[in-house]
Amino acid sequence: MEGALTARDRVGIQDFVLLDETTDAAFLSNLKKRFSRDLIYTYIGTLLVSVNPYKELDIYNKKQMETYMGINFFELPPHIYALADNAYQTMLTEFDNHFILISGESGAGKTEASKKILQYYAVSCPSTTLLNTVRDKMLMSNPVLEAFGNAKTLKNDNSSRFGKYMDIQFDSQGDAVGGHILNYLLEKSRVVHQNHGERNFHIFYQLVEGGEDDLLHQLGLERDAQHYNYLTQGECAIVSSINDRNDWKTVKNALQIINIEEINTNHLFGIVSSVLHLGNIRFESNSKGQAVLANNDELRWVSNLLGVDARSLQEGLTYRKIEARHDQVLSPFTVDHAIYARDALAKAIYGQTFTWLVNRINESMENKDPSRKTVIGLLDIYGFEVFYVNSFEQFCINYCNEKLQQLFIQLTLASEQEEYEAEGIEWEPVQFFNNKIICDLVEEKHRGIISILDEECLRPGDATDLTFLERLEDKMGNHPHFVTHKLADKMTRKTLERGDFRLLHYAGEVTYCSHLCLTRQNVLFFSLLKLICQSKNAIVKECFSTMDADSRRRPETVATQFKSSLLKLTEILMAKEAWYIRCLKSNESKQPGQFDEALIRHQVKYLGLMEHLRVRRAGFAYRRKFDVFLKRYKPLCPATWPHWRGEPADGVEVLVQHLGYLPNEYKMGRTKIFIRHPRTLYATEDAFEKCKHELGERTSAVYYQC
Ligand code: AD9
Ligand code: MG
Repeated sequence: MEGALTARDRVGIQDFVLLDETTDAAFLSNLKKRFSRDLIYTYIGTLLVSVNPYKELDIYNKKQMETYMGINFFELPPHIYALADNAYQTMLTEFDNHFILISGESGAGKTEASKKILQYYAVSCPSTTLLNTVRDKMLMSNPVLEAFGNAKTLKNDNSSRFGKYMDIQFDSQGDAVGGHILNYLLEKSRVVHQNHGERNFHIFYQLVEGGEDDLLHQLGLERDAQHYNYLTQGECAIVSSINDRNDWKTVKNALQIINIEEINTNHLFGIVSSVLHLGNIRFESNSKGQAVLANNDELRWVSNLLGVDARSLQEGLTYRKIEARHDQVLSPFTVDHAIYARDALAKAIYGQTFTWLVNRINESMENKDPSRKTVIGLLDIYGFEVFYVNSFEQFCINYCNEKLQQLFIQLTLASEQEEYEAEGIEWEPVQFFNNKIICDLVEEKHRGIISILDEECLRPGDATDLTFLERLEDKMGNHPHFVTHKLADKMTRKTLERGDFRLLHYAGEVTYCSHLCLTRQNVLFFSLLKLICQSKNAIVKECFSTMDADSRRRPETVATQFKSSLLKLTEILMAKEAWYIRCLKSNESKQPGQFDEALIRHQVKYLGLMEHLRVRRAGFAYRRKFDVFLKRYKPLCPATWPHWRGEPADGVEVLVQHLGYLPNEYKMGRTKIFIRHPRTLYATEDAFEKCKHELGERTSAVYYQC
């Protein structure tokens, strides 16, 4: 009988902290109950859990946005807008920097979440005509970066193949006045190779499908993705959920909004096309086993579009130039080497162009006003991935997820417990798996996998996947999170190939192909690099001019660059207040309404949600320094208003006694008061607002002076 059911029975509980019991079963049952009613958001305190509905819900309109503006967090049903608004309000009142970490596996809804937050700020922040243009640019950076940096994978039709951290800058009035994007490791290997059922980056298909006839003619392109070697390896150029033709129009329009001039737009599509032509260049082996070009037309198009000399390009693709003292010796490539050089060139051009785009977007969103800004950072980075074959890219992506999990642990579980200890609050420690051991396994200096990969790549002579694997086995020995065929027990050995290594990540086991890890460290052959630096295509020229073509120094490996960028990111984030959105994937088949319990249970487990819940429940929702608490709420008590002459801690005690706090509702630490439930603080906050209102402006003036 529906009528007899309580709201709690019908829609579940909005905040897991209020669950009767903290078992996995109770957690899942609550999540499922809510999901079946299209309630995809639930809190654990201030952390937002989101389950991908795989269908459009009518909860993201302007009216909804207005409903959530300026509310107290727990007043309305959980929503991503509530979190966005709370971060924004806190930033304004405390005038400090924040970030929102959106995590979850591939296809869980991170990118959608980050777009919803951006849209919310675009609508909710105060606006002036001038600022609207910055806002448009921020919003329009998305379709451009997605076109060039997202692709269909087996997990997600619009999978982000790069990591993105975006700062939204606000002035003291709360206006969004600027933005800045940091991008992380684009999966460049996709430009030249896609697994079955996957596509290259969207932009290629958008151009071929949507590009105007004239444009395709100028670029020497056929209106047929099947014509291009780089577009057909996954055998799924057409995807039902994607409309390349419409997306093309959106991207063209977005490029204008982010101030890319027409001439540069032409250069940009020239580069995209040159990559397609490069992919169609074929090589044959002559009688001496040397690579020779099998088709000339495509080479001419590449030379045309990139503005480089055709003969030099041909030479660069088929010979290696060895400079010995004053002489130059040309050493011919085999067909395999030539293909390698061709692919390396395609990846380098595309990768550099992507960075160029990010830089241009940053220029267009830059705010030059020197007055102090506060920021909210949005981190939307590729989710944890396990494929049938996992290569260097998956290794980086999963390492990145380990780092973010480590950050989460440090900022929530560990720091929360440390704070109770430091403040002398009685506390029953909660056990959790600390994945630092896995981060160390990957990144430790001289001993970690990345260091060993570096050494192997840079070692004179030919490192092979086997030497790499042997070195790993030597260094890792019997590390509990590292397994190879040799180190495995009998049962595990059956599932491991000889050239592979397996890492036991916090989110599950992943087997990596060591061969692919080594080959993906490639660098562009020197002669091709030198040639491309002379390109007449302005974007290519600009991109490569910073590369020191004359330097013979071997650059850092991709793995080391990635590691450094993640360390920098961690520093950026550690200096800010954190908000979390944990996205869960509801099912593998991308179907609306399907709640795959086993899949969700697994994600709940590895995302550490139960531990987070236990820490939250055992702990206190809010804490404030004594002096801050007293300063704000002292008008509520005659004994503390307008001046409290004693120690702040004593003043707080007098104040909360006056407000009628029960002993189990709060605890006094060494420097802070801890409040168990948000509702206690909200009641105090409401009383404060009322008091301000009743006493009028005069009190406010006194209040702010005190
Ligand atoms: V990946 O790590 O980049 O591969 P994400 O970013 O976690 O992944 P994404 O946001 O792209 O996943 O979501 C995948 C798809 O799920 C989207 O294309 C939508 O079709 C669907 N989705 C995600 N969130 C929502 C939502 N709040 N409402 C409706 C959603 N559909
Ligand atoms: Mg994404």
